[in-house]
Amino acid sequence: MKIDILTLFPEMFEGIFSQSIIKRAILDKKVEINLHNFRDYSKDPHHKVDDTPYGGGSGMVLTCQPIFDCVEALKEDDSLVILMTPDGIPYKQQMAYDLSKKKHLIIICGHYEGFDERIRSLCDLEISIGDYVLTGGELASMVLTDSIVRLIPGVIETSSHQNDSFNNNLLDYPTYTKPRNFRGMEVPSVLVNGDHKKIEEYRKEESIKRTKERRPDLLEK
Ligand code: 6GU
Repeated sequence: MKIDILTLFPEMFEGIFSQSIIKRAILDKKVEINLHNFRDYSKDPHHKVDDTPYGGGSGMVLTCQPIFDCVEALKEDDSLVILMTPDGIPYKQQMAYDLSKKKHLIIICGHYEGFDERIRSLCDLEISIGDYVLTGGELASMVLTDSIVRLIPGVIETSSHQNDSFNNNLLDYPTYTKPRNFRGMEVPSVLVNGDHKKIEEYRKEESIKRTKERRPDLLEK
């Protein structure tokens, strides 16, 4: 998979993509991630990327030209163009699964007060990562990228995301490791008795119980 990210702040991504699982995935060539500063595509003599809004109002608005030119330079036949915006579709695990099967994603990070409405016409999909406002789409695009890359086959063991929270609309079951007793808190005995059928039943029950308590909205689906 190839992911091209359009941002005015490529340095913000350095830490995220040079550590842990994403770093490994890049080194193993499971994913190629490229950062593009769309300021480089600006035809303005001062490399301007924003301007004042028509009709008045506060703040600056990202202009069409640099983003259109940058996307058009990167686009291939099988590219999916995604716009990160708080008014996009709420992001869910199922979308991460669907996107992890694509060959090429182009992700546009908005910034400042907003972007020219006509930029939406470039995009196949608009995504929000939750009902709160970030200063820009950068963090949101990192969340998106991280959640997608971990699902690419071979990046992590399939068994470790088969039980992820939100699969089948259930939260994850509780897990424990050594020691069996920590400050009086005991590991449930079913987990140390070696009866795998019982363990499976216990985990399923706990998963349902936890979802009922914490996220009853998921069970209604
Ligand atoms: Cl995608 N962008 C911004 N700026 N804020 C957000 C968001 C995206 N998703 C939630 N809040």
